[in-house]
Amino acid sequence: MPDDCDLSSGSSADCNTNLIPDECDIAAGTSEDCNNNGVPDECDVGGGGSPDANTNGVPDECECTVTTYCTSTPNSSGNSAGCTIRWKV
Ligand SMILES: [Ca+2]
Ligand SMILES: [Ca+2]
Ligand SMILES: [Ca+2]
Repeated sequence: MPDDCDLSSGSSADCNTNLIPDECDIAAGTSEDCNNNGVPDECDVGGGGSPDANTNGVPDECECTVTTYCTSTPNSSGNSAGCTIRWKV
């Protein structure tokens, strides 16, 4: 077992508490890492690091299905009270 898969070294995170270092979860395909941040995506979502507005367990930044529709003119920050997020189907 490569050193980087040795949880006992204390150098590996295990955010999904399956006793397997998270980088090994990703390398083995146990966990997806669609946003390539080195954190299993279930932890991105579960830890609040990534939004999951459609609660499908996939960080929304990985999904190309979200579109913001505005019903009023966006303000200088690009958002307005009239914006809602809808999911393409
Ligand atoms: Ca793990
Ligand atoms: Ca990730
Ligand atoms: Ca999602």
